[in-house]
Amino acid sequence: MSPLRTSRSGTLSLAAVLLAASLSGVAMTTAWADEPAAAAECGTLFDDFNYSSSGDPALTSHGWVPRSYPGGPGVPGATWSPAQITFPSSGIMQLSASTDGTGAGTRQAELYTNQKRYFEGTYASRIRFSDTPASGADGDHIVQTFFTISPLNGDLDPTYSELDFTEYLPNGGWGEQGPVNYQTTWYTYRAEPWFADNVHSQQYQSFNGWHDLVAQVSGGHVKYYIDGVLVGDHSGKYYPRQTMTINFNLWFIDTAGHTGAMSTYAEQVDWVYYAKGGVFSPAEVTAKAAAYRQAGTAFLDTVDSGGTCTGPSPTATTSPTTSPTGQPTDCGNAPDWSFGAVYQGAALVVHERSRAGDPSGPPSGDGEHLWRSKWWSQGSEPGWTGVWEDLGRC
Ligand SMILES: [Ca+2]
Repeated sequence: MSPLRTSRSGTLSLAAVLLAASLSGVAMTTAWADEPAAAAECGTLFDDFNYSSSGDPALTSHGWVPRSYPGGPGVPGATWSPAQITFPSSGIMQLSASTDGTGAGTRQAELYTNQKRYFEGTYASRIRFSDTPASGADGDHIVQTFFTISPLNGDLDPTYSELDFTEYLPNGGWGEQGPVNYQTTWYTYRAEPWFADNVHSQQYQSFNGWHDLVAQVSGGHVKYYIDGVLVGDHSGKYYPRQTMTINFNLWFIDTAGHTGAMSTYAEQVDWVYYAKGGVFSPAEVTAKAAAYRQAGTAFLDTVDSGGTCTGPSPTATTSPTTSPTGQPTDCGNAPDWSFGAVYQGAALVVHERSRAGDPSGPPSGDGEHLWRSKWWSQGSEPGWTGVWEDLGRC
């Protein structure tokens, strides 16, 4: 979520329920003998979402929980119901959310894994975002998501881990007009009073339609891709520190954008994929998903029985010590980077990146560099996120 978000009420209860769910989760491992060879080398989850309904026993036996408990995030008083999760066509999972502008008249949807066992590796999903409602007036502050999350063990828990692969706001919210899409990597937070410690990337554009989302979590970096394009590289202290669940949800930030009677929105998911410990490119992930489908493998879970993937480590983001010309960069009159300042694209700043991705912590020793922002940002430290281009040492 955006650091601009000012409320995440109810996440504590969500975390508590997730923990309870994970502790009571039924260990379940299923492997197919004819799985593609490339996937046999490591622990893998693949689900093509071939189910009949949220009440399909196979959905539960495959480790998914359709949310039914109340609470945040979203509109206070809203209902979370398994009935909001449907399979409108073969192999497509659909989350539906609707609102009439009241809490009691708001329904939200979430599907999550009953096991908290996902950590390093490659995550992917093919998701259909919708800019407009399926029915009713447009304009609601709907959030279309795919993420992993751990319980928060008390305020500012330093082991808290959350990776928001996507939080798509077609109609804006959190002070933005939209459409805007966020990737957010969390160190920790406190619910009351609200304090968020995270780093995010964002894209100010429409993502209406189907998109392939991939995230690589390895070697201290979380790299987020959309349709094969790297859109975020988060590292330092924000790198996850514990296992998490995999979640999809669809909810309303508030009802401020609502007009008319009932409006209903949908998010569709074609498949989800996870490879334990390995780094696979977006193209490799797409090929693996296609291979599973061609082989008729609608579901595969070897996460607990498979080994750790063997794959190349991601290339660490390193800062050049000089400009491309080999000469020190002229940092001119560029101002020092400031954590709280808002930067537009092409802004120039001077900053020595921190040692561990904590701007208030010790410096890296790399010296001051000149950085140029690629797009709008706030609180994204140069040297630790994809926002800033390194123009060399001053
Ligand atoms: Ca599918």
